[in-house]
Amino acid sequence: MYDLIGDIHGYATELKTLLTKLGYGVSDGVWQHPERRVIFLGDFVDRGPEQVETVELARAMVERGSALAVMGNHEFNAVAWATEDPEYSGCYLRPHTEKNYRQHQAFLEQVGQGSVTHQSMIEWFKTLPVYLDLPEFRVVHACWSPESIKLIRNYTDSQNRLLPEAWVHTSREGSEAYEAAETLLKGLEIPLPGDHHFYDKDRNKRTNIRTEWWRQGNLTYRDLAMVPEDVIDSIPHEPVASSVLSGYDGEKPVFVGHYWLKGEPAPLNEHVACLDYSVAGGEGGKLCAYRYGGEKVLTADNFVWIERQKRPLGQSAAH
Ligand SMILES: [Mn+2]
Repeated sequence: MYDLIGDIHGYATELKTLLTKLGYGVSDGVWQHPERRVIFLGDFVDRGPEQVETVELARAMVERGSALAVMGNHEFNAVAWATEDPEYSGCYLRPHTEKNYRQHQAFLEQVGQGSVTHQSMIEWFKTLPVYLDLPEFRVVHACWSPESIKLIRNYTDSQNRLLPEAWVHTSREGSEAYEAAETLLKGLEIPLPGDHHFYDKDRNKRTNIRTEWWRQGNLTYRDLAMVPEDVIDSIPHEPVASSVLSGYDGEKPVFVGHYWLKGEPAPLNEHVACLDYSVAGGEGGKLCAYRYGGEKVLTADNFVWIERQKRPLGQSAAH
């Protein structure tokens, strides 16, 4: 059976504490459990102070067979940042703009841009499956979208890993491969009807909303919108057509990370659990796991978590 672990974001100390709490220990240099295996939900890196240690710990577990893992949006971005664009010499699949650099700076500084460790990490990130469809449950970083999975299958191998040539396709804004990867790794966005729009925290005009894709029933744009509280009133209470958002069929439980949840960990509904409880988000953040026991209906009782540790000022790496 499996223990699923949400976004770690470079908090290796909390990861080791959580693994210990779950009954794992170091044997032969690798964290393992006599009967259980971990599944990591992606986003090993970005933000936190111990990103190299986090990746090395998780990678050793995967290579030893004591864990499985899927790719998060930050692993995807790390590969695209480090990969030259084969069609535009001197450019990278993720453009080296000031904004993209700042977002990636904590990782690049810790790993040493271009170092052997960096290159080796990028090679490992490329081996991470985009999703897992196991007999008992499903795993993806942000959104289980059957349409996006069908599309991405044109770009993945038999183990759901992006094919070498797929990195270009999934990096080309507007292509079907790009849209599918965005949905699976960053969540489902839908366009607002008519001229509706809102402004994000950087004062950019937005005409799409990120959605609570796991919800079922007759819902409006405002019901589904994941937007800051101060703009929720600009999202209309018009019903969303079922062709736009099909909801999740509940055929098997789904585990995701990605959403920076707060508060007491619990499933989103009977079939969907998010295990990202903002360990990198400052005070009150948690590193969260779900101890799966074969159940078809998910339960709050199976959540296990560790509070984020207090760190001396200056060591919280808040890039
Ligand atoms: Mn994420």
